Formats: sequence, structure tokens, C-alpha cells
Amino acid sequence: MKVIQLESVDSTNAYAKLLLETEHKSAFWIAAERQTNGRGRYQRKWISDKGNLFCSRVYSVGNDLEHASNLSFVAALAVAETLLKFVSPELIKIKWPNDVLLRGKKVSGILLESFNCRNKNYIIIGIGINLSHHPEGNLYPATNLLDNISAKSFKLSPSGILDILIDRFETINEIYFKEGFTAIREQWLQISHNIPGEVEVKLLNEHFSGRATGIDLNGSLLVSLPDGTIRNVSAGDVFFGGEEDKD
Ligand code: BT5
Repeated sequence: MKVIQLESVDSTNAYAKLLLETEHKSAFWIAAERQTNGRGRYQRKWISDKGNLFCSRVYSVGNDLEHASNLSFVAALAVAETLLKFVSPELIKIKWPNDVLLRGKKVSGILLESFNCRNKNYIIIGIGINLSHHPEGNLYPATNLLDNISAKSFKLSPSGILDILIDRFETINEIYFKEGFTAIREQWLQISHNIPGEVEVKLLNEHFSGRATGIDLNGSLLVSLPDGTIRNVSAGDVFFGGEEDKD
């Protein structure tokens, strides 16, 4: 699959949309050495200085937009498996829906967007991985891969890590389209952070606490409330077991 490599771009997700509007491409990867306007969810910023990895995978999905939420689990597993080439398994966890944690701190974020252009639907999965530095004072505590590797002389090249990520992503993606979400969910739950566990959920107009018990077939987090009702949470900020909101 085509991989477009750029030195600097506003956001690999935004540039992917521009390419879809101006050229007739269906599936490709795009990566940049730095982003000048990297984005997180809800228009938040993603700090994107040189030395870390910034990339997007673009899909043409016909009318199957229901794949969107499941594909973010594919991406999170691919990031986790990439990092597992460098650190031991007990250090990596995935926090619902798709933050990858290293020693309990955010090392990677994933931004999934759907996009319609010339009556075709696309899904764009943006992935940022902190390889050699990370910002402080974030919504969730952050870290980077290099700080957690014992051989400090180790050189982490973003393009080398991108090759591993693409390999892991395309393999897991194939499993998803052949075997369905259940196979992905199984693997994902094995490395999930705090499921089952206590959780605090912040939606746009609502805030509640409960116990996360699993994820359903759409990828929603199942939260059992003190009164016994089960809520399916499909989006929002979720704080697991004692994490604090810093934004
Ligand atoms: C995310 O949002 O975690 C999704 C980040 C996706 C970034 C990739 S990079 C390639 C592609 N192109 C883009 O423009 N974006 C994607 P969210 O869960 O909303 O987390 C955002 C919050 O994380 C911010 O408000 C900060 O508090 C914090 N943050 C910002 N930069 C960070 C970093 N480099 N490492 C860890 N945390 C960061």
C-alpha cells in the first residue's frame, strides 16, 4: 500500500482529507516528521514536535461506516504490538477506547474521523506515538518510549517504527475483516487497562461513576451503575480508578 512521507504538515488527518478531495485515492498511509496543527479529539491539540511518530491510515468504506468504531480498536492493538517489540508485555495497556499506556502513562493517541467526498465514505485513522519526547501537564499523564528503554544509546527512528506499525496494523486489519470484531475484542481485552474496574465517565452534559465490565460488539464501554443499570458508553472521556482530570 502507498505510504506518503512528508517532512512537515499541519495534520496528517487534515492532509489526508485534502488528498482525497484533490486526487482519486482510496487506501493509503501518510506520515510526517512533524505537525504544525496536530489534533486530538474534540479539537484538542496533539503536541507534534520532530522525533515522534505522526501518521494516518485512510480507508474507503462504501456504506460501511459501522466499521469506524471497531477500526480504532484495530489501531490501538497495532500500536500496542509495535511497542511490545521494545518493552515487556506487563508495561503496555490499552485504555478504552484507544489510548495506549506505557507504565500507566499515555504514550499514544488515536483520532478516528469519517469523511465524505464525491459521495464516497472514508475513514481516517490518525495515530501519534511519543517515541523520544512527550509534553507535560496534559489531560492524562504522558510518557515516551525512549524513557522506558534501558539501553539509552538506542536510536528510535520514526520511519523504522512506522514500518513495524504498518506491518502490525495491516495484519490485525486482515484478521478483523476475515474473522470479525469478536477476535479483535478478545485480544484487546487481554491488554485492557482496568476492565473490570471502577470508572468515572464525563460526557458532554453528563458525569457518572460506575464499574466498567467489558465492551460490546460496537466497541462501547459497558458501565454498571450503583443502581444496577448498565450504560453503553460510545464516546467521552473516561477516567479509570483514581485518575484525575487535568484539562
Ligand atoms: C488523542 O486525543 O489522543 C488523539 C491524538 C491523535 C494524534 C494523531 S497524530 C497523527 C494524526 N494527525 C492529527 O492531527 N492527529 C492524529 P485526546 O484523547 O483528545 O487527547 C488529547 C489530549 O492529550 C490533549 O488535550 C493533551 O492534554 C494531551 N496531549 C497532547 N499532546 C500529547 C502528546 N504528544 N502525548 C501525550 N498527550 C498529549
